[in-house]
Amino acid sequence: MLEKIAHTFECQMAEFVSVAKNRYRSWKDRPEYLTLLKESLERLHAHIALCDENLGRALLTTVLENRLFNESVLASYRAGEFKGALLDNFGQEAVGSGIGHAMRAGDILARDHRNASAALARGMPVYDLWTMHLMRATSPTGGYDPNLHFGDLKRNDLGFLASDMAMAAVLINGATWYRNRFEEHHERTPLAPDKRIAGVAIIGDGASTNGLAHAGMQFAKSWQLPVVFAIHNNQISLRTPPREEYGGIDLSNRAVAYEMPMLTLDGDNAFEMYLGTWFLLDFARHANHPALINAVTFRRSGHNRTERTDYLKHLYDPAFLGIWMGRESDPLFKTRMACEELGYVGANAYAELRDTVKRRVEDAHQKALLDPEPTPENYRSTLMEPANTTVAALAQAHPAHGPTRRMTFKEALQSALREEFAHDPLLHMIGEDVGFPGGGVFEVTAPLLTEWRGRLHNTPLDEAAIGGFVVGAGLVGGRVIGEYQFWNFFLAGPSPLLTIAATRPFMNRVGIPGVMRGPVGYAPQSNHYHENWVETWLLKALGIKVVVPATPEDAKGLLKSAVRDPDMVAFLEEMSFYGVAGTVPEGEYFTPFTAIVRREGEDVTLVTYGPKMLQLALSSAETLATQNDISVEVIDLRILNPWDKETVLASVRKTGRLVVLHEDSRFMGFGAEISASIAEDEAFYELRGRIKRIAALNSPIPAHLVLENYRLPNEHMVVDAIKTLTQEA
Ligand SMILES: Cc1ncc(C[n+]2csc(CCOP(=O)(O)OP(=O)(O)O)c2C)c(N)n1
Ligand SMILES: [Mg+2]
Repeated sequence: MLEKIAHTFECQMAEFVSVAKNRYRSWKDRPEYLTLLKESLERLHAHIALCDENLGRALLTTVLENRLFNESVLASYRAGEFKGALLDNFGQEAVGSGIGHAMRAGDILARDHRNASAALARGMPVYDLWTMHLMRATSPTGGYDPNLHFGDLKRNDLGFLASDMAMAAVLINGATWYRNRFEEHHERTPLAPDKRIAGVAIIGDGASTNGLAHAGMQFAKSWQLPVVFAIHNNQISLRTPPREEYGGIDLSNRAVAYEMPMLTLDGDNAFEMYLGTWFLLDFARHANHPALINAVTFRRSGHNRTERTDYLKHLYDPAFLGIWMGRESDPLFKTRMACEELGYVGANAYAELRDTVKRRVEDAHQKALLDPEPTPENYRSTLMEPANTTVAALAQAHPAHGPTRRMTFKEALQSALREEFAHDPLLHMIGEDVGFPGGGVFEVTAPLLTEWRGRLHNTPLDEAAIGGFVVGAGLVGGRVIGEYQFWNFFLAGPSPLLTIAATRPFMNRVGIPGVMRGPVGYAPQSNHYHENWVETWLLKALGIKVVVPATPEDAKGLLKSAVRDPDMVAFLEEMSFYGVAGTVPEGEYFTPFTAIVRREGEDVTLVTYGPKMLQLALSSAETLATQNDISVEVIDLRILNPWDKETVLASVRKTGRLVVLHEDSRFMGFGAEISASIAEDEAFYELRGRIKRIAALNSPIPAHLVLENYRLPNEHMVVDAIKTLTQEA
């Protein structure tokens, strides 16, 4: 029977090979892929010869355990033991069972929401499924996230991270790539093909329509990553059928665009799922090439157990439903029958196995029910290190010191990268054109290419894939710096950053140690697609540190700190300042994540961030001192989340007056947060009068210099605002 299944793969591969040979440019350029595919098929046959009842028992146990859990969790839900949604995979348990057992323990899994079986197959205790569904304090996320929205990182399971249904497809790339680099580094040699770590990303058929699915596949092809993309094709997306969701195409064709080998598998046959995954993983590992599985099954119930399911009969005809909802398509029945036919698990052994697994599922249920629910004392921070302890210790041990030399912002950033590359052999940087031969559009990485070419990597033009890669690597401990060519373009695919990186410390107590950096602000007479300040998009995500250097010295010291910090750091570099010089200490130093008083004063506190506004604040302060005898204290925030409220409060208590200045637009700008916080605080009673905000006009950035300057804050406005405040009170 197993050989028969392998034969169907051979037929599918013969078809693929004939197209690949004739039409696929990337395969014509690399004919060794054809040999590798053939060798993987040969290895599959050799593997089948070694398959025995252990495999049958493993596949069957997982399908059974998942099924019994599905039955029991539905009863628990109906009995009111927990509220919210129940998205089970009843009748689809073979997909994950086959995939999970075909993977090695070291391989990386990122999965969809309907795949408890893949997690169970890789060793997740069913007790964890119970504590998650019942949202107990003992659950892997401590009750912060329900059902399957979590990972099991110690088993290399990134989980279902679902701000976007196809998130798995972008996270898997960074995680798989980094783990291979990590192993290689520790083995001190490139990994033998068979030792490579592979990844599997499982996404739904609906999810396969999402841009992230394509972003992930495209990236894996361009970087030659050993990743298998598995479409858990249950022939429905929420309540939308295939013909409307994606034009009813054959989903294995998703692979055609990226010239990847693909298999359509019977998703209800655990043996077929196992062998198909095994074969494509073997190919992915040996060829360093992605592949695709279209695992066809059927969602027999509602998307969510709360909903009525009678719409199914309007979407499919009775004959179709009869086949897909019948016993012959039931994965438990199919796996059981296959085990009998293969002589692996007979009827008596099955009855025994069923009793054992049922007891395990129920014992776990009862245990989880007795577990405590979370209390408000368990409430966590959205950051791993809200107090910036790592950076504070580094800054204390290595303060700025020694002789200085003049450097531009860009040179300061280069100096930071050089030192950090030298410090951490596993630190890499990725981004559009950052590698050879470009070195970035602003050439931030260009001079590093001679020495660090192996650490600077070009990517496809896809901000979602870049962010997803950095976040995926971060989930398995990898520190990657990602460059957005322009920060404004992160809006093309912000979800990995804003919804995954920013929530992991809160949900999973995992920091994403990456840095996303790039240019912001104005480029004179450029256009508003390229120019923007983006801090408020990032700040609202709550779980990302946002750092804005205002001097070359800080550009170096803050970037070094950002690289070492355990949280995701967004690093915003004002683009019109790349070529502007300042003094930078020569010795190694780290800049703390705190605000700094740039000029002391007694009458007014002027808070700002970023180089252009700092210059404006300092020149205005000078004018006010010389012409109006007003003493202004200028504070450069340097970090906007967590922002250094204490430094601002201390200054306001002294001066009694506050003005906030920024280059971003005024409406919903960060100045609103600062002024509201200070006004709400006890410092309100020490304020002599109102707070003022000075910011750009509420519009996109216009191209013509006259219009551009009209939109921006200027010295006249700052001087005027401060004079007004001092006259008023
Ligand atoms: C980007 C995005 N859009 C919409 C949703 C809401 N949503 C959750 S599940 C779902 C249907 C997913 O269908 P499919 O990928 O086929 O998975 P299935 O539920 O069928 O297993 C949708 C639209 C989401 N989570 N993410
Ligand atoms: Mg679906």
